[in-house]
Amino acid sequence: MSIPSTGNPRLDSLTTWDSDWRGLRVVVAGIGLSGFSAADTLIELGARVVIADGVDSEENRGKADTLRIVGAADVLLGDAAVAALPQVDGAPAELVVTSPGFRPSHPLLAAAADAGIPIWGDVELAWRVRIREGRPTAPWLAITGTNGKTTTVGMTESMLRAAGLRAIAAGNVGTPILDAIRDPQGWDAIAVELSSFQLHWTYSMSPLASVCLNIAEDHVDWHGSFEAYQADKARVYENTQVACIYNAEQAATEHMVEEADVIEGCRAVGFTTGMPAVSMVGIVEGLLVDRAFIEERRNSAAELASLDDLGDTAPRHLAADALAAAALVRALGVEPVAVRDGLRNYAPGGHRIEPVAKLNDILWVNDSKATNPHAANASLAAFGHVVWIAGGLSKGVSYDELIEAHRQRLRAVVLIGSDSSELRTALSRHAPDVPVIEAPQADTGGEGTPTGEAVMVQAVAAAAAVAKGGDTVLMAPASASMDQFRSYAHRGEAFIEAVRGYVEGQAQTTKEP
Ligand code: UMA
Repeated sequence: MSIPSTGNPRLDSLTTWDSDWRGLRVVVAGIGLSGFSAADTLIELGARVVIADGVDSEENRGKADTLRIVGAADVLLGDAAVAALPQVDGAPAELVVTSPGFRPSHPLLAAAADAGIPIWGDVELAWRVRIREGRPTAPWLAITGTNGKTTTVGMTESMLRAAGLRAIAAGNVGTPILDAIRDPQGWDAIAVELSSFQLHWTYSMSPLASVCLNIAEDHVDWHGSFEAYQADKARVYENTQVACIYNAEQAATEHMVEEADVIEGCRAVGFTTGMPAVSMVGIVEGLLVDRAFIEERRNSAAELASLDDLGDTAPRHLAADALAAAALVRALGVEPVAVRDGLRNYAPGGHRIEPVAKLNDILWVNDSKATNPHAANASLAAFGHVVWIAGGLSKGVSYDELIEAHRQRLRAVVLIGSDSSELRTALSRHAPDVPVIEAPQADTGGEGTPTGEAVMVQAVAAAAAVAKGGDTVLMAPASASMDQFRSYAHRGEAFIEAVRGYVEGQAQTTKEP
């Protein structure tokens, strides 16, 4: 498969693990999960690598020591390290490999772009090194979308394993793709979760099958506009070999497939939670069925699984994720029975519409994974009267539609987050009668300010004070967590702890004479 030209013959020649990477001058931006794996890989390949990260923390200093030991040319930490593009061994870099969190407008990346130095993400690097000693490590099944990525990638991995394949979920889900690629045993297939940030810096990937699950406003601050975000999501379909899978209930994703440059013979396959047409997977009378990957698809369908295989209380969007995963693995030739067994074995990750406690007929639910309005919409829709704990980093998205759709179910809103002004404005515009309670603010870095954990304790107490029997207290912030917490998982843990603390406190109170 040909890789598009970078305009730089040296870089164009770097298309396998065994290419000559020796002495290539590379700056790696970021020393988090992806930056560390990219730097470690490039050093192993013999490149000269300088790593730069804006945060001079103890954790980063520890990682810097490790990279120096394995042979990094230099590791630079702190504000000044990323204020400009560092040199490598006293000469300009030939390549920058960036972590997804760095925005394209970041001074380091802007300097590289101005100097005409190519910028790759870790996914681009992984695609280029995946062929080793003449053999590709494994076919990739690529998954993106605004919501449902992590669930779909987990279901895909589970189905692949049920088919007896050695498979792994990697990428945005948490295991850097370069760590998967470098596994000495290799894989039969890799389910790759890709964020819009990662896709932005990916050029030559050619997945066996790909899907954009859905698209809604998110990460506008990083991409500059919704259109730019959507354009980056659409890149998942480029160069797909066997099947581009789209959401038949969202025309925008089908349009992306129509516009994509794919490998000859690649097919468009839809997924729908309704009755499937030809070349789709969908649902008929409670069964997940395939009308895309069977020979007699014009007049019949193959049963893949039953909705019951998803569990008793699976919401509708889980069925959509399951169908998308099924289409991905069917493109690889996985048998229907493995789709069913994979779904039965699948254990959903935490922090997704997860009931935490029930006390005095009030249900407490953790949906910290709802980091944007689209995800929060799905969880608000699942409950009746809700005391909603929301707010955080808004990422430049609009809350108007969300509040308009759910104002009737809101008993009250408890705002967390260092700047919830956009949410507050939308609430006063569309739900002026709903009481809004502000929890105190926290800062992840500052001293003397309340921690995220302390804020959550106060938010839980405030919610408890207004919730009535039959209500659900739902922590589905519709915002990212990084203003007050390390991650959405950290925010979810803080909520669970705070709810447990509250419930135990109530039990003590009732025991006292
Ligand atoms: N950094 C800077 N300056 C910046 C931005 C970051 O110096 O402007 C430094 C930070 O100090 C830190 C490092 O870069 O040391 C972090 O890099 P990063 O934010 O790109 O994160 P990684 O640790 O490399 O993790 C990334 C993904 N994170 C992001 O895209 C923000 C992880 O997805 C992913 O699991 C990992 O690569 C492996 O592929 C997380 C995520 O939040 C779960 N993703 C977003 C989402 O799902 O909505 C996109």
